Amino acid sequence: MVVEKLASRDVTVGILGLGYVGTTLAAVLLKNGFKVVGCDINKSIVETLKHGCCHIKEKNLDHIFNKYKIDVTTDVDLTVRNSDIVIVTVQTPWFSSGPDLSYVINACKTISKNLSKRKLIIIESTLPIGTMRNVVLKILKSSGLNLGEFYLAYVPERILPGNALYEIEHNSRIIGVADEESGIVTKKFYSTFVKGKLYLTSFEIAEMVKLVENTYRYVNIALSNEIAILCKKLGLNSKEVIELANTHPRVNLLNPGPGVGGECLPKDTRFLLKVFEEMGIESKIIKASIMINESMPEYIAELIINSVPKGKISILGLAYKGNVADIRNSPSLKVIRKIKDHYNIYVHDPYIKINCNGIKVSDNLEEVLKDSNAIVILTDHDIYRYIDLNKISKLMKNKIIIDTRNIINKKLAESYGFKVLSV
Ligand code: SAJ
Repeated sequence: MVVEKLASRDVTVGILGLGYVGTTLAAVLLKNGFKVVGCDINKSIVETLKHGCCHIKEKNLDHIFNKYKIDVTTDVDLTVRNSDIVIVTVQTPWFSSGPDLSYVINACKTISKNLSKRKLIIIESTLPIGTMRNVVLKILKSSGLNLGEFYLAYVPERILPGNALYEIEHNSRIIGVADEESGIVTKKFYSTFVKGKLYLTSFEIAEMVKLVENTYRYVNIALSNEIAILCKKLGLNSKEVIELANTHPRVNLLNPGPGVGGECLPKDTRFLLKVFEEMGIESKIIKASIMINESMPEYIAELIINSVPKGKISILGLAYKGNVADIRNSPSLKVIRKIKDHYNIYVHDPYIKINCNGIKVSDNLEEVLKDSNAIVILTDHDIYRYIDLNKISKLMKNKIIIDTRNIINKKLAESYGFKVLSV
């Protein structure tokens, strides 16, 4: 790829892996005038995009794929051969035995088979420290080409589902490289669509930064969860405590909740913990944070069982967090599993349309709430923030709200006769 071609967008970008990151990145690149080839082994994803629709529920995504043409294929070799820039956005799942790098390794092996001079290869998937130099670079060099003949960078994603398109274009980014030329080329590429700052560093620093930033969030949430548990014992409103503590210019406590779901924060924290262990250092704070966050579903289940009489109970929110249609590692699923023998459970989630994990999910809020003993808010969907408390108070048999996300206006709810329990 000649850097000058970037200005005229006369380069083709191949994206390997059309999950949340790859799909939203493809949309932003299309919007910024690039020719994009999206590649995924999942045929239904490819077919959906071929018809101008999108499998990822994210605002404006459907519109972009409807307006701009994306080439999509399941053929990885073809994608690599036809692209000047190849971006790897496949998953790196976590198993009890450790990180699963097979998707990244397979992608790199195919890239190596089809590598030619002046191609730019970018990894955006989250990686354990040392992977770029000891795994990715080694595989790409087996093509017979050396760094400098092709370009290589690690640019970890920082996309917050629910605001992905804005974040890709506005967040600052870390670019990890092992040679100067790759840094120049990669920075020029990202500067064509990223308005945030671009920071050049080494592979290892970039790998470490990604794990540190998500572990920071995970540990922060664990502290908030512990503070919320103490506030409950003291009869203090944890939401007020955290909001007022955050008025300090250097305090940024996150919100307590029913647990930390999603694919990334629990996984990235465990990636970092493994590095500590490999280096023979015990990370007490990460271990304690995992214990705290993993215990939250149990804590919420006990709160429910101790506060709500048997019978019908209404669960609001199955997604792992607000305004997304994603249930990966959702704390809601864990709480429901723990209380299912005690109640007749009705679940509402406007984003999750299917019978999911054996749980019947309704999008009819009145049906879910009618004659119910309690509402348990497990996901901070905006629709629940502004729920019509007066109207729903007339539907309920018992007026109890367990608000695990602290999103309900407690005083207003109490004025309609609700008893509100929060974390
Ligand atoms: N959570 C709390 N309290 C908070 C914030 C979050 O309990 O104050 C919970 C959420 O409910 C959720 C979990 O933590 O269950 C994680 O939510 P999150 O918004 O902190 O982060 P994620 O899981 O959405 O992380 C995403 C990831 N990106 C993608 O999945 C494409 C991650 O790789 C990004 O680094 C991260 O956003 C980000 O914020 O950059």
